[in-house]
Amino acid sequence: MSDKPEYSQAESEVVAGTKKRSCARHCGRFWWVYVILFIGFVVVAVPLTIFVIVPKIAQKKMNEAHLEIQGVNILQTESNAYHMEINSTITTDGAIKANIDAFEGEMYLEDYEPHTAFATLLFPKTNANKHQVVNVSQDINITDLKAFTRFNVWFHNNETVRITINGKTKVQPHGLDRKYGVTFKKTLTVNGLNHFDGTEVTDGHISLENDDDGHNFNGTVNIPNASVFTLDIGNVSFTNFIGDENVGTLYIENLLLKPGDNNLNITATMNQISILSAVRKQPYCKTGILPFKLLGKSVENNGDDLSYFAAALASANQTVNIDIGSIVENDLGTTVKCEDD
Ligand SMILES: *[C@@H]1O[C@H](CO)[C@@H](O)[C@H](O)[C@H]1NC(C)=O
Ligand SMILES: *[C@@H]1O[C@H](CO)[C@@H](O)[C@H](O)[C@H]1NC(C)=O
Ligand SMILES: *[C@@H]1O[C@H](CO)[C@@H](O)[C@H](O)[C@H]1NC(C)=O
Ligand SMILES: *[C@@H]1O[C@H](CO)[C@@H](O)[C@H](O)[C@H]1NC(C)=O
Ligand SMILES: *[C@@H]1O[C@H](CO)[C@@H](O)[C@H](O)[C@H]1NC(C)=O
Ligand SMILES: *[C@@H]1O[C@H](CO)[C@@H](O)[C@H](O)[C@H]1NC(C)=O
Ligand SMILES: *[C@@H]1O[C@H](CO)[C@@H](O)[C@H](O)[C@H]1NC(C)=O
Ligand SMILES: *[C@@H]1O[C@H](CO)[C@@H](O)[C@H](O)[C@H]1NC(C)=O
Ligand SMILES: CC(=O)N[C@H]1CO[C@H](CO)[C@@H](O)[C@@H]1O
Repeated sequence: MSDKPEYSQAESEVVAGTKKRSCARHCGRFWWVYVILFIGFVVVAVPLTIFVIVPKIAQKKMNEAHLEIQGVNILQTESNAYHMEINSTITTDGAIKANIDAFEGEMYLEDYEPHTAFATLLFPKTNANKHQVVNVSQDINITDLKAFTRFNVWFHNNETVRITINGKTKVQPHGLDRKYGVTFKKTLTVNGLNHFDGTEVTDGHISLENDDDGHNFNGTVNIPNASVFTLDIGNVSFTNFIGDENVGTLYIENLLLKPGDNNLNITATMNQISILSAVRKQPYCKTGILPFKLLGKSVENNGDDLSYFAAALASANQTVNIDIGSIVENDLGTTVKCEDD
């Protein structure tokens, strides 16, 4: 019993020795199997990396990249064309060095189906560095007026608008001499004009006689623009309502709407009889403040009608309170009294 382990040990040594020898013999004889297996591994794994894994990573990195827009200018506006500039930045984790081809990106409203492009922009070639400035400056022909008008209407009426930029491009990772097709698709939430909420008219003046242009009212307006868009709108007219009554037309000349506060001169041709009678009625006679509703009537820029801006301004009434009581008191020397007093 006691020598059994020794026996076993000896036996196992013998077995191991046989194994070693047989392995050497086997490996010597079948080395080509290992070569084939290795080649097979290379043949499968390298293409798997090149054709499946790298493109997947490239697309994943593309999806993770963060696009931010600092400013958009829509300038030199004509009936069927405009000049668009975008200042933007793309942020990535910078983990992969790669070149990204220039590409055509379609821009559309994310929340309106079907996703019809209102503009197509050529985005410049970039790399995948951590922080990149991507500025675009381009003349654009309006190919789909309906889509561009809809964009302007939404932009005018909403506090925020979701815009998607979508295009196909190619990525070339450094060290690889091939390019991979990827999709660049980003949805951004941008501030809209929100009906120009907060618009104020101050320094109003009313006169009993029309001036040379046929206007009898002037003042200044402050139009807040919560968006990062600069819009070259041009000469704009608005129909003025008090309640449902049309009481005149208000004009803003050379309107170049910028982000932030826009202080501009306004003129108007007002139906003074209607206004003076409205301001003597309850409840307005108490404060002298009349709520005017402004509805876009026409937009003309250097002789061109801009139907897309006009439609936006005509899509909703903007209520602006004007202190007619003080204006009448200052300019006409009479105080507003309630008509039943
Ligand atoms: C982009 O930045 C430049 C330089 O600051 C500025 O002049 C230009 O107006 C900007 N454009 C837009 C679209 O914000
Ligand atoms: C690009 O836009 C940034 C602002 O976003 C500005 O600082 C830079 O000067 C612009 N570059 C050019 C070439 O317009
Ligand atoms: C816009 O259209 C005009 C002719 O109608 C053409 O000459 C011009 O190259 C076009 N521009 C773009 C950016 O497509
Ligand atoms: C934006 O405005 C349009 C037109 O006024 C409206 O139909 C749409 O529902 C609004 N969309 C969003 C996301 O607010
Ligand atoms: C505004 O109207 C007042 C009163 O009619 C007039 O005296 C003034 O010159 C006008 N101002 C402008 C900028 O037209
Ligand atoms: C604007 O208000 C006027 C007067 O109340 C009304 O007739 C018109 O339909 C309104 N327009 C819009 C787009 O709401
Ligand atoms: C507004 O009118 C005043 C007085 O006529 C003038 O001095 C000023 O330059 C005008 N502002 C603009 C932005 O046109
Ligand atoms: C706006 O109208 C005035 C007066 O009619 C004109 O002199 C000016 O050129 C117009 N501005 C634009 C941008 O069309
Ligand atoms: C009313 C409103 O939202 N005004 C904003 C206009 O834009 C500037 C800067 O872009 C903001 O500071 C204002 O708050």
